[in-house]
Amino acid sequence: MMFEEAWLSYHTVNNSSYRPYLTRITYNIEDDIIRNAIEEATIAIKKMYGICLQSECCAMEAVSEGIVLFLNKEGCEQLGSYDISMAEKVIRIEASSSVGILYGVFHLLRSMSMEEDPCEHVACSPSNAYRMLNHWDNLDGSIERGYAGNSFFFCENKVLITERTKTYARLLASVGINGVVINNVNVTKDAALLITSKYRNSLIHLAGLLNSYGIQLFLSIQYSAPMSIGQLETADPCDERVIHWWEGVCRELFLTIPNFGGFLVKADSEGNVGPATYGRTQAQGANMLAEIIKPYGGIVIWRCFVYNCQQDWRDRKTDRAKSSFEEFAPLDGEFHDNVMLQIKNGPMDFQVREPVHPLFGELDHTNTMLEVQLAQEYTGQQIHVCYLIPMIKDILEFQTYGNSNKDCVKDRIRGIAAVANTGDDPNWTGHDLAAANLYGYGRLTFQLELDARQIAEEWCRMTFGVDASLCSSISTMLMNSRETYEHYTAPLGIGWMVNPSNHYGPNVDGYEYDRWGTYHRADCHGIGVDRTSEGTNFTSQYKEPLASLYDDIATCPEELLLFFHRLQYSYQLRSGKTIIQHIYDSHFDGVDEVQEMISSWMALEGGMDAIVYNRVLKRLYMQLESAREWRDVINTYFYRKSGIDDSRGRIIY
Ligand code: GCV
Repeated sequence: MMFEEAWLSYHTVNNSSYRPYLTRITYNIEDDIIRNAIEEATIAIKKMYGICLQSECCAMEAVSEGIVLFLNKEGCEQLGSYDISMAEKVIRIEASSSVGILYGVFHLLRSMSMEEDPCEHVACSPSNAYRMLNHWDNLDGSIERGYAGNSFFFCENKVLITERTKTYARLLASVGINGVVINNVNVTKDAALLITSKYRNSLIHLAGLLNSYGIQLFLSIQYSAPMSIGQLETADPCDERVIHWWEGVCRELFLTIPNFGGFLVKADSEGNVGPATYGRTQAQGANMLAEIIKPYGGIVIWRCFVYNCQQDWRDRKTDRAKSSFEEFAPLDGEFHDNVMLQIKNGPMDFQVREPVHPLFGELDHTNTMLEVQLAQEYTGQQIHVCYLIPMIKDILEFQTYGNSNKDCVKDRIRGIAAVANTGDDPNWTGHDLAAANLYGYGRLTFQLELDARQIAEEWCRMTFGVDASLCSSISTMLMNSRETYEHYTAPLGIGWMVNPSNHYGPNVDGYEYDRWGTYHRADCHGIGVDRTSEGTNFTSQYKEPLASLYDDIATCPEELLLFFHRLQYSYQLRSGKTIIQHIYDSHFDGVDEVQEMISSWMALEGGMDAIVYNRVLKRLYMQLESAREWRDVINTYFYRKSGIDDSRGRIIY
């Protein structure tokens, strides 16, 4: 076992409580998705119980035993709800959509694999309509911010459809993900042509495969495509020729690719052309496309990651954190109803600790989606363990104090998108433990009430088998991992301090005198960016009481202190420690914690496949080396800046 099927590997099951039901599978309606559901059950049950189940289509009244898949055509729920009930000799999975049946089957298989006892009745409805993955895959096969090998969608400007594509679709469906954008939001070179006939047949084929697992295909588009491939001299959304050009492209796309979902757009950001290039608003830019694809049921997912990436570091007034709010808040209510604004979880860029983006509390009349990043660009690049589900859960539960009764982020969004952490590495995610992020993302997005630890344990049981102490150790490692990473990297919410461009490893001033707007402003007295009403006034983008809470040092959550406040090294935290002592202590602690993680892992030797054990161990040692580097660079930097000794006299260089 090398984890090619990740959590769908299935282990021999000893608990026999499901056995009496494993006589046959019957179903009332057959289609591609139901056929896949049956195939899934058949393969998994053979692996877990050694039983070869026969399946047949028959009238439901006649069935008195086995697993029954009942597609209730009277119902209207299409997002994937399902109901599982147990009677004397029957397990009945009922849904009003085929994908609901598929999800119900995966639920049942999960329960078998975890050796749970059957429960009489389960009803499950997805918490979000859009549960998406965004791949940043390029057509040459590279992946922007990819840490698990190359793309399995593209190679040398061709679309790949292989056994792996099918396994990928199975993995996604098993956790309820229902939409994928297969190409990078930075659409360059041949990727611009994905919307043309050149790639049509491949995409028809790919969409067919994905659809048979309830997954809709989306594409990232280049806003300047009317120029780059349409030979127009403009991409102005108000220009009739541009509109006409997009109409033709969209007609072809939606009429030929089955169940095609629509577009993801990165406009006016990091060098990409957008409506602002022509003096148009983001709403005008998005609505032009939305209007065209509405008749086909398509949606436009429009990213809010818009900021000036040509900032002068000497300019202390401009604050990158404020930019997307300033751009989008005034447009609330102007976007068409088939536009979704996709907002990154924080106002900067996927740091290990950031406040929740203030736009979530602001947009009352606009469809929004949350964007998170499973690819660990700033969280250890799948060399370090960093389980992100507790953080995603906190973001979803965050009280925005928005104007409607629905206050938490989770109540104000229509869906979630995650930048994928997959590639063509045999185990999908480079680090075997990073698969917990992919699994957990899907599970949480489908059922927001799930707990992060429960998800970690589930993933462990599905992946490694039901050994309780092994699963408990790994889950504990996962649950502590984000704080550990935070301890030895940039302190108290300040972010970055990474090597420019590849974003791995420490470089405190790497971005300090650069154009990207990501500064810590450390000098010999202190550190931090004053984003309060006395400073850049970013805090005022939040609703009360949050604005005041962040504005006041006394109430600002300490883990975000340096994000919001500029403070002296001698400032005393609630723990009684000064900021400088906190920096020293947390960095020494972080490295010790990685060492403890290695000991916990080594205690598991023999309890799992040796290849997997060794692969993880190797990465843990790489993490340790990197954590030491972080500790020493950060501690030395601040020791030299501040001239203040470590109260415990440890080695600082
Ligand atoms: C896909 C950050 C990353 C870029 C990424 C960008 C985005 O800047 O470093 O690689 O581009 O975010 O989210 O669009």
